[in-house]
Order: sequence, then C-alpha cells, then structure tokens
Amino acid sequence: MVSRVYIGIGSNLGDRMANIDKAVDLLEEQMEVSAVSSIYETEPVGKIKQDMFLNCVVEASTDIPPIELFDLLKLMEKKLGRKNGIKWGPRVIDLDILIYGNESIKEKNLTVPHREMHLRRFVLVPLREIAPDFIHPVLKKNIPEMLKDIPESMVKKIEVPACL
Ligand code: PH2
Ligand code: MG
Ligand code: MG
Repeated sequence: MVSRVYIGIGSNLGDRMANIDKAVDLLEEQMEVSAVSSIYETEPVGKIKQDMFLNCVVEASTDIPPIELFDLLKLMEKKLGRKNGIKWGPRVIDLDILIYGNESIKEKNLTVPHREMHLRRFVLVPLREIAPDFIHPVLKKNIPEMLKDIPESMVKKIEVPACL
C-alpha cells in the first residue's frame, strides 16, 4: 500500500542549502516526491543557542513501512555527514517523518505524527505552502488553527532568483 508522507528537512551546519539539495536528491532516489516547499530561513527553536536553520518540507508517496523509512532517513543523514551531536543541537542535516498517511505510531524511536510538528512554525509554514488544506490526523486541526496557538518566531522564505 502506498502512503502519502510528509518529511521535514533542516540544516544549520556547513553549506545548508547544498545539504538540503542533496537530501532532496536522496529522497527522490527512494520515493515518488510530489512536492518540495520553498526553503525558509528559521530562528532556532529550543534552549540551545545555535545558528539559524534552513528548513523545508517534502511531500512524497511510498510503500516503505514507517520504521524502515525511519531507518532509511537515518542512513541518509549519515551519508550526508551527520554526526551524533547533542539532542536539538546543530546538525548538517535532519530528516524527520512528520506524517505517514493517517497513521498514529508510537514506537520506541518513532512517534508519528511528529510529536512537535503542531508547535513549530518552521514546519507548519513550509507545509502550508505545499498542502494548504492539511489537517493534522490526530489533533484534527488545520494549519491556521495550529499556527494561531504558537508564539511568533522568524520563518522567512528564501527568494531564489527566477533564472536559476
Ligand atoms: N530542529 C530542532 C530544534 N530546533 N529549529 C529550527 N528553526 N529548525 C529546526 O529544524 C530545528 C530547530 C530539532 O530537530
Ligand atoms: Mg528534528
Ligand atoms: Mg530528527
């Protein structure tokens, strides 16, 4: 069975734009990517003081089961040079399953929908761009409803020149 998945991508170490480009290429090799949001420069969320992130969200279809997909994303992170750093700290690349169909999954290493996604502007704003009618399958909230409940934090679309 093929499911629609949303994957969040983030980077705040090294050549952030190149890291995200490479991650999207790796995803395209493994699944049917149907949409990629713009890239947004975003204020780091959490207690750790660190550099600004670039974030985007990818929509894809896949028959890879959730745990296998999780393992595959970890492998891709490793391939792109991610080292085991501190939790929520700076990273070359972060690939998170945000949504896997309408499934609600609570395994040791994997919670889907992503347990913080409804609280993060850096996820919801790119997601809104590619899936404006998205409804959180567990909270049953649409994106404006989720956005209005969270504090302001900078999420700025990066404008890429039209000639590129
Ligand atoms: N990821 C985190 C912690 N904080 N902040 C931003 N802006 N973007 C991220 O991708 C991010 C974060 C842990 O996964
Ligand atoms: Mg993350
Ligand atoms: Mg992660």
